[in-house]
Amino acid sequence: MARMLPELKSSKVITRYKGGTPILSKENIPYEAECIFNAGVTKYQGRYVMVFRNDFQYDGRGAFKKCVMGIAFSQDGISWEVQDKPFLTVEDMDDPDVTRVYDPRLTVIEDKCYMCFAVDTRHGLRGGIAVTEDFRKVEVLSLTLPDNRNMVLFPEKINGKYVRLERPMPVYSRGGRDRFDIWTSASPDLKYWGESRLLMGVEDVPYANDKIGPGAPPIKTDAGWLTLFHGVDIDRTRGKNGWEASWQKRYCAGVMLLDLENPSRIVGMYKEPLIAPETEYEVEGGFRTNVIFPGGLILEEDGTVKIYYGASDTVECLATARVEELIRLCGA
Ligand code: BMA
Repeated sequence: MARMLPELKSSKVITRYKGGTPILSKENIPYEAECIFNAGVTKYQGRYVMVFRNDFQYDGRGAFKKCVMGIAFSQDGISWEVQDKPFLTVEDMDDPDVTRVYDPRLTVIEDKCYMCFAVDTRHGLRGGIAVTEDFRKVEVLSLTLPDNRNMVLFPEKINGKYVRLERPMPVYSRGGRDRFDIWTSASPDLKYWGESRLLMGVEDVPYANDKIGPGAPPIKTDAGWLTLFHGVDIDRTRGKNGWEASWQKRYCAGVMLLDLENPSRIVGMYKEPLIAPETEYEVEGGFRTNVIFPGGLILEEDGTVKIYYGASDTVECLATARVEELIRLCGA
């Protein structure tokens, strides 16, 4: 039985945009849309780019029949111009085994924009890496073996190799339940991955008793690679929280700092959540309440960071902080 955790609070160093008002939701989408969340966000060629998840056509039993990834651009990272067609759909994958694509994370490396994303198939959950330069043509470079669907890329090669954080899902060997950890792997070409090492176990995160996973792709600071992850706790006494008959998990955003030369070494980690579900959009009314799912972290020239996160699997929100405060939280 998982140990039950107390009420959790967000760190004082973060400020929610307009008290937690979403920056993107279904009202902003010019095609069929219901839940807009878990976006990847980056700055590319002088503007902000967001690829977001859109789940629609609820089946009344805890799942959506359809899911596509939409795309939006912005000059300030706050107001978005949503393009009139989705960016990537199941049909674009050209593989009859694929049933769903979702949870995008964007990283710019050497002038190209890469996207990690989750790929459900009839034979397991896979993680895709795709590349684009114009947000029209997308090339899928690699897909993991199942089950491993949650990944983010570092924005530059380290010691001559591309590096990713990833979160395989070893159920059989971890007691037959969620007990999932974050790993690092390296690649010469973004296709062939190896040198895999455990980065952080779920047991290392005091506010998680279920699983952890990479969140926002790392940003480079003098103190190390700063990155956000999610930490999940489960409480079997939680009942109906959202649209489903029972939703017993809670997702918080966490922050850690990794060694610049050896990113499979943790320099520091904040032992409490950076963002815990607290506001109306985070704890009430959404599809699955109490979910904070960070997917974008942007460092501005003035030392502010923008943190993009999906709230309650229903809307996309924004919080800001000072980069030095996040580094301080990590104990560095
Ligand atoms: C995870 C993923 C996320 C989602 C979260 C909470 O397993 O499916 O996309 O936000 O669950 O429902």
